[in-house]
Amino acid sequence: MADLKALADAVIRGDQSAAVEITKAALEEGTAAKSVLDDGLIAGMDIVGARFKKNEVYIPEVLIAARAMKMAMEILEPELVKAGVQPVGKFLIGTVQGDLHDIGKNLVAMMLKGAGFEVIDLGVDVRPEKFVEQAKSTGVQLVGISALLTTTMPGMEKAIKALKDAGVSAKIMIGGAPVTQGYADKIGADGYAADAASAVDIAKTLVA
Ligand code: B1M
Repeated sequence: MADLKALADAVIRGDQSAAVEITKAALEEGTAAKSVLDDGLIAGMDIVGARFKKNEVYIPEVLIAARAMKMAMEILEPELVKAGVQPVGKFLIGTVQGDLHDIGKNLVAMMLKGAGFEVIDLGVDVRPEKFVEQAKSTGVQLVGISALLTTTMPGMEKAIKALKDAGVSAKIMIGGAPVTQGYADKIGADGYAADAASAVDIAKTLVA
């Protein structure tokens, strides 16, 4: 019987080789891919996210855990596809036009993947038109925009306007150090998160 608690623990510790080995063993034993994902990998990342929120662990631990999860996901993904398992939601993310900061955005993307979202990452310095074009062609339910500079924050408003003008129905979430809930409300975003763990919580409520 596969030990999915040990798999969750391997993710929490950021132990890549244990995460990969337990994932392989669980699949060889015939454990359902969805169960390996939900009860092993996502269960582990959920705990990492909760600890991060409480400042019990910091960015390096989250990155190491996310890397272990990523390695195990490479083994698991083909099995999930075969089993027809759908992601929790599709999330398009990028850093706003003119802004090259991507460490926080990458962390948000990793935590979303850890929570079972399919993430399409457009990188940095993303023009409003690119958000629109990609939101339309991928049919995502959520668009996330990150900004780290007060000077690039107005670009978020432009991107939101462009998405709405183009009739994109995806919910829009924003974040980044200078961003606040008040600013999100002002520019018509559907959600705001102060950190990567909260971003996952908000994304789940927006797709629910
Ligand atoms: Co820049 N930089 N930087 N920088 N940089 C800041 C942001 C700054 C506060 C430094 C300072 O002056 N004290 C300042 C901004 C001031 C302001 O506007 N208020 C600043 C500046 C001025 C600049 C330049 C203009 C400097 C210059 O060239 N004169 C320049 C701008 C370049 C550009 O973007 N066009 C610049 C350049 C750079 C580097 C390229 C050198 C580098 C970026 C490397 C990279 O990202 N690949 C850099 C860095 C590293 C920083 C600091 C030191 C760290 C930012 C970071 O990664 N934090 C930063 C000062 C600081 O914060 N101490 C600074 C860690 C990261 C995990 O946190 O990104 O906040 P953060 O993400 C969090 C949350 O905000 C949230 O979740 C994350 C995880 O919990 N979050 C979201 C983020 N995005 C989200 C999206 C969501 C939800 C939550 O939904 C979609």
